[in-house]
Amino acid sequence: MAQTKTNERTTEKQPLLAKSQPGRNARPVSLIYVPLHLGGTHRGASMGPAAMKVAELPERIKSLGFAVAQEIDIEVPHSVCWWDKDTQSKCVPEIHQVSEAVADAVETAMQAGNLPITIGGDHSLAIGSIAGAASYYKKNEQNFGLIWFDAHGDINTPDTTASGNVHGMPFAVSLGLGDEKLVNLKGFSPKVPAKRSALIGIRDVDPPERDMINQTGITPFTMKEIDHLGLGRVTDLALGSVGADVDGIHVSFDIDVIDPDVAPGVSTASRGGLSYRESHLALELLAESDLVRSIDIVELNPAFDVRNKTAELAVELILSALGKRIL
Ligand SMILES: [Mn+2]
Repeated sequence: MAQTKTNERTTEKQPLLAKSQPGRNARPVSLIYVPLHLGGTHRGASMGPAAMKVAELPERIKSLGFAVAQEIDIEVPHSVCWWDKDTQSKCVPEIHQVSEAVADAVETAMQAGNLPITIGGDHSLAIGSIAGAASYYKKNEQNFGLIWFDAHGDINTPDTTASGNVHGMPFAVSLGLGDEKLVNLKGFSPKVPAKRSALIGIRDVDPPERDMINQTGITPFTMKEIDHLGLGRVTDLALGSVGADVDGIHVSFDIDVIDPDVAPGVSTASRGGLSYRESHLALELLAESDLVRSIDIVELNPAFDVRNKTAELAVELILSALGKRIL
């Protein structure tokens, strides 16, 4: 276990120079808690929303000057399907049920003019949140882009997966590839075109995923590009790659994109990730674009965390994504 000396505690909650300044287009926030663990092998992911509440997520959003319009707890079935090693993708009926509820909550929030933030829970919840956002844009005849932060590709299908874990598949599902029931959520597919999708921070990619990334036409930015160009430039390039004509952007942020030294509380840690400042910078720049309309923050696993510091970081990152600035 990691040491828990007192000097390892996270920074104080309100840095001296921080200001509450929601932008001109600031929307009230809808917090959608999804204690979903059925997409992975680590049950601790189900405690993610609770840890974010302990880290005072709603209070801190309000202290930034944003209204919290609603807080919704999505019900997740108590299932033991993750023990089933025989099916190619595990817990699909249960994840489908959760995805429908998440999609409805996200779409309803966007219709009301709110900004939905989906709090995980494992990354399979993005199947629902992206379906909900996509349905909103479709009904309004608008385009949106998808910017996905992850150490992994999350672009497996039942045909390529080695584990059967659906949290390794949500990007593929959103592009229209994979289990039919999940792909056809909300009655249409794909949810987002590959040309409007970017994947940032990857460093742990399965061989079939490499082919998928190259064949689908999404825009990938590996850790090599980030080291070479800097994350500021990469974020600008990602914004450009999803299109100058989008009406909004969905940000799907897997906390495992951050280096595990900074963010240990995740289910599938991978060395060589984003630094503390890089992770903030990316979200600060996306907030400045004024295009972020919906956010996932996923894969927090308090069972692997140290003094809740990864949850505290996740809360800070949400504030940056909402437009919290140093000056
Ligand atoms: Mn992921």
